[in-house]
Amino acid sequence: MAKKSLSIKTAFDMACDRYSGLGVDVAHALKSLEGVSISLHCWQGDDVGGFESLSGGLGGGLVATGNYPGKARTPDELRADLQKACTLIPGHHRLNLHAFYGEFENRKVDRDQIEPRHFARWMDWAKAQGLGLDFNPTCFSHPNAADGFTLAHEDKGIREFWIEHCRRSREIGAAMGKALGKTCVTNVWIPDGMKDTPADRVGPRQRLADSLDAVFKKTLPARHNLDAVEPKLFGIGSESFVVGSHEFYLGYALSRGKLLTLDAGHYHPTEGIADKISSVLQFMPEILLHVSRGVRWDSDHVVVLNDDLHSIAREIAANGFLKRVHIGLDYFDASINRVAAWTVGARNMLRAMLIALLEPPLICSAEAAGDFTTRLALQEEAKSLPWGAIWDYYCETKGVPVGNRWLADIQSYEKEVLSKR
Ligand code: RNT
Ligand code: ZN
Repeated sequence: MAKKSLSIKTAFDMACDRYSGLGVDVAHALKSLEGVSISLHCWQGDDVGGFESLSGGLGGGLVATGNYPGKARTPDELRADLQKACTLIPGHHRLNLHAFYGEFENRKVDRDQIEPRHFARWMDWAKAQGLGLDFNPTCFSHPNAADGFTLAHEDKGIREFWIEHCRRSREIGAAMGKALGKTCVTNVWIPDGMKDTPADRVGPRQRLADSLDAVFKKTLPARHNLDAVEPKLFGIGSESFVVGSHEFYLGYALSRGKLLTLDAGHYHPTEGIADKISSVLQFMPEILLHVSRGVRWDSDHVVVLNDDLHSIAREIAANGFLKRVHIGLDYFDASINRVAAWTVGARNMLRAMLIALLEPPLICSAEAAGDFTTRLALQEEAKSLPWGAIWDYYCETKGVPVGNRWLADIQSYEKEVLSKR
């Protein structure tokens, strides 16, 4: 006769005993986890395509590889897919929209003409779903970005086009924040850079600083919209020079009171962002994270539960930065089921946060006492603590599938919905 498996609650109770023996308050950790809100990036759902009639393919050095069937072709399809993902991810989260996902009713509405009304259905839907919204100007996949320059372009007319786009994007972000009663973070990332060694690194950076100042000239209520700027080390087609480099945007964000965005894929391949969190938060109140996974380059693979993710979550949890760090996902894998890609990445981010929130306080006290042997020993022992039982219980109490059961939901959604596209 097959042995009856332990119930989720029994396993949870046993895990709680184990944790309380180490001074960990599991109930408190779960309460904190409930407050963790992840911004799901809409662009995983359609391989960064957007819904403009004028869009002529992905640009700006962004590459989505794979041709898995069933990608969202319309805003309604994208919303349906996101809604499915949300039934599989415990907690209350957000949606991160790019400007070219507006609903333009088959009309050509160029980027310098977008308005909040083009996002009215997204706002209504988000409200009905209880989701917050975040926003991004889309400074790529457009004829005015075809030569790889936008806000730093040497042509004044092109710069002004993108300035107007970014200004309007902030207004849309503020409209979203106001409509939902949840602050929107509007993140500016631009692709500007050069494939080969530039002769002039100064001119483009001066132009970018000036353009950004024009974009941010109007003060918007911080309770509706927060501005973030996203640096990068290199990109495809901008291998030798990125105008908006790390030092550029660190200086810009600090001097202008903006949030800095740390994208896990935007550094040297072995450089992580975890250590940067406590550094930049010494000098600015809040930051935005783009949690991603580079494989050999800024390849934007689906986020997995690896050491990088553990360290990011640990730095947020251990230092009480949950209110100061906005967490967003940023990857796009077109070779697997896209709803699964969201689900895997978001559940992993939450699992990493849970593990971090369950860290035994003895680790910090050992360090404070100068006992680095105990610190190391406990850090390693903590890796095999039964957090899985706590996670399963959390999923069950939040009404989402436990363990890999969510995969069956995705498979039937693929059969019934995605495969018919
Ligand atoms: C690009 C940046 C940026 C984009 C999205 C689509 O390197 O990471 O955040 O991925 O805006
Ligand atoms: Zn990013």
